[in-house]
Amino acid sequence: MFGNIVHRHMGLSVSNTNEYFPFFLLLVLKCLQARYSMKVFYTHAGCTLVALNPFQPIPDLYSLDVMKEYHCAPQPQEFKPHIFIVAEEAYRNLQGQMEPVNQSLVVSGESGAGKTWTSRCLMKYYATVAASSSVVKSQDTVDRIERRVLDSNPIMEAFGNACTLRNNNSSRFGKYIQLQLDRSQLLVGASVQTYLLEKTRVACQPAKERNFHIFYQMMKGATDEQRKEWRMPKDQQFVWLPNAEKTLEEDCFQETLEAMVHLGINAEKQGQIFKILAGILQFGNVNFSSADESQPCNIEEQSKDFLQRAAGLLGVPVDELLACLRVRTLKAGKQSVLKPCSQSECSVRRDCLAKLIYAQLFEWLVTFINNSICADNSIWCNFIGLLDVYGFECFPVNNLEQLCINYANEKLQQHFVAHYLRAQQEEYVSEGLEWSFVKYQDNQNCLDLIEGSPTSIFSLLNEECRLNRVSDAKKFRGRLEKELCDNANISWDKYSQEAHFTVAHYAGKVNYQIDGMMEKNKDPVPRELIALLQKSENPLLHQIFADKDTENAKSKGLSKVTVVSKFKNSLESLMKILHTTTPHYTRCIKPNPDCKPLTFQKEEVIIQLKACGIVETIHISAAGFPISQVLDPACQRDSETHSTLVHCGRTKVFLTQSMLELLEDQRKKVLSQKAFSIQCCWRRYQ
Ligand code: AD9
Ligand code: MG
Repeated sequence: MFGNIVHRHMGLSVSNTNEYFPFFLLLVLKCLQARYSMKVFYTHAGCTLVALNPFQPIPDLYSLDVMKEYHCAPQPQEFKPHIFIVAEEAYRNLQGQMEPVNQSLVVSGESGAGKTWTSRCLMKYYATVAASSSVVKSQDTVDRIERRVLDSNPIMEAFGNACTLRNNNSSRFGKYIQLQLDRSQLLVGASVQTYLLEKTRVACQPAKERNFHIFYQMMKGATDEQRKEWRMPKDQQFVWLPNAEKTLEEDCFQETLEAMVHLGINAEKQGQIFKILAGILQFGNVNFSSADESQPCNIEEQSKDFLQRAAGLLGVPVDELLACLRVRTLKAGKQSVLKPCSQSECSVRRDCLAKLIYAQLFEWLVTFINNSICADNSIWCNFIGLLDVYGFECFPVNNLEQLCINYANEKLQQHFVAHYLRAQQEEYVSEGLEWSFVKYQDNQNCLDLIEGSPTSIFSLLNEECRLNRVSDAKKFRGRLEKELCDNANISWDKYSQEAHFTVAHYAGKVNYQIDGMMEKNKDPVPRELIALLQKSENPLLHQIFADKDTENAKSKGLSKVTVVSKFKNSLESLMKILHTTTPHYTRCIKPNPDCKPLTFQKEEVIIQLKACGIVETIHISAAGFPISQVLDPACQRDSETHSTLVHCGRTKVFLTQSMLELLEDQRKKVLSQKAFSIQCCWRRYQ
C-alpha cells in the first residue's frame, strides 16, 4: 500500500530515494495516524504488515465470517489489509506444491505492541480454516486437536505471562509454535518450543509489577476447600504476590483449569501442580536473621509457620528443608564439609529453590502440552511456524533478563535485515540490475557487541563466571570499558560511579545495571536442593527431579552452561529453522505507552517505525521488484532488457507490484473470455 503511494504519486526514481527518508517517514506516520483515526488498524508496508494496537476489542474484526471471507476469496490481497491476509498467504504457499517450503510468521514489536494477541488470532484462524470438518462432527470437542492446540495458550500464558510496567499481559518467555499440517492441509497437531523463562520474577517482582498470573488466578479463583488445602486463606498477605488488588482479565482461573482438562491434565495432576505453586508462595514469607552478616543465621520466629506449610505442600521433611536453606555442603575430595550460611546466603538459597521448582514445573508443562498436541511424524508433512517472543524492553532498572530479551529482538531484526533488506538488494546487483543501494540500519555491530567472539558482553560475562570468584560489578564495568571501547554501540556515563553500561539497540538505548548480572548468568543450583526435591512425596515434584543427577554437573536440564550461552544456542537453532522457511513479517506498533484505547502518539510511533526499518522496507518494495521468477535458460539474455516495470536479470525476471497487477488483470480477462467462449460452445452443442 505504501509502496504504491510512493511509486505512483511521488514520482521518485530509484536513484534519489535515499535523500527522502525523513520525508517518507512523516508520510508513513501521517498515513498510519489517519487510518488509525478511522479505526483501520492494518496496513501493508512492502513485504510487511503493520498492525497498530487498538487497545480495545474491535467487534467483528476477527469473527468467523471475516475468517471465511479471507479464506474463500480468490485474491485475498485485494481485500482490506488484515492479519488474515498474511495467514492465508502462508497457507496458500503450501498448497499445490510438490515440495512446499515451510512457512514462518514472525511477529515483532516492543512490549505491549500486540504480538501475543496477533499470534492468538493466527492460531484461531488456522484452527478454523484448517480444521477437519469430519473430525469436528465425529469427535467430542474436548478431543479435537484444534481445540487442544488453542487451549495450550491460556495455560502457557497463565504460567509464563505477568503484568509489567509495559503490558498487563507481558510474555516472560519466548515461544515458537509449529502448526503441523497434513497432505490435505488440515491441522493435525502442533509443537511448541519455548525460550528462557524469566524465572527471577517468581522470587523478585520489580516495583509496581506482579508475579506470574497463575498465582493470582489461584488466590482469586480457589474454592474454600482448595484454599484450605493450599494453605491460602483469603486475608493472607503473600510477599511474592504484590499488586493482587489489581483486577486483570488474565486472572481467570476457570479458563486455565478447563484448558488443562482439555489437554489431559487430570484433577489429580492439577492438585499436585497447585500444591507445588502454593508451596513456592509460602517461601516468600520466610525470612532469616542473624546478629550480623558474618554469623550463621536462623529462621525468624514468625516465619516458622510458613516454612512448615511450604514443606507440607512440597512433600518434604521440614527439618531437612530448613537444613538445606541454612547450611551449605562443600565437597573436599570425597569428604563433605558443612558450612552454615549467612543471612543473605540463606535468602539466596530460598529464592533459588523457588526459581528452580517453578522453572522445572514450566518445562514439565511444556513437555506435557507437546505430548498432548504433537502429531506423529508420519501424519504431518508441513508446518506453519508462529514466532512470539518477548518484545523490546527498557525499564527504570534493567538487568540480565532485559539484556537477553533485547538480544532476542536484535536477532529477529537481524533476520529481517538479512532476509529482506540485504538479500533482496544483493540479488538485484548480482542479477545485473541497475540499482542504487537503499541504505538501512544494520544491527550487526550491536550483535557483535553482545554475542560476538572473541570479545563481547556475553564472552566477558562467561569468563567472569568461569573464574568462579566473587564478582565485583565495578571491576566488571572497568573490564567492559577496556575491552569493548572500540564498539560504538556501548557507552558509559563518565560522571556516574554506578556499575552500569548502556547499549544502543536498534530500538533505542538501554541502561543495564551490572550488579547481580554475573550471579544470574551463573545461575548456581546447590545440589542439596535437588537431592531434597528428589525425596518429595508430591509425585509430580518427585517425577520432575527424578532424573536430575546431583553429582554430575552436566545432568539433564541443570547443566553448568551459563544462562547466556544456553540462550544464545537456543536462538541460533531457532534462526536456523527460520532460515529454512519462507518468512512473513508482521510489525506490531504500540501507539501510546500507557495502553490507552485508540490513542495515537506520533512521537511513540515514529521511534518504532524508525527502529524496525519500515521506511527502508517500503523503499525497496516501491522502487524495487517484489516479484521474481526464474527464467527459462533458453530465454536468458543480457540484462539490458528493462523497462520501469519489468527487468530481466541474468537468471530471473523481476516484476514490480504494478506490473504483476497488470498481468493479473490481463490473465483474468483472458480467462473470463475463455470461460465465455466455452459456455457459448457448450450451448451450441446442447
Ligand atoms: V510483550 O512483548 O509479551 O510484553 P505483546 O505480546 O506484544 O507484549 P500483547 O499481545 O500482550 O503484547 O498486547 C497487549 C495488549 O494489547 C493485549 O492484552 C490487548 O489488551 C491489547 N491488544 C493487542 N492487540 C490487540 C487487537 N488487535 N485488538 C484489541 C489488542 N486489543
Ligand atoms: Mg506477548
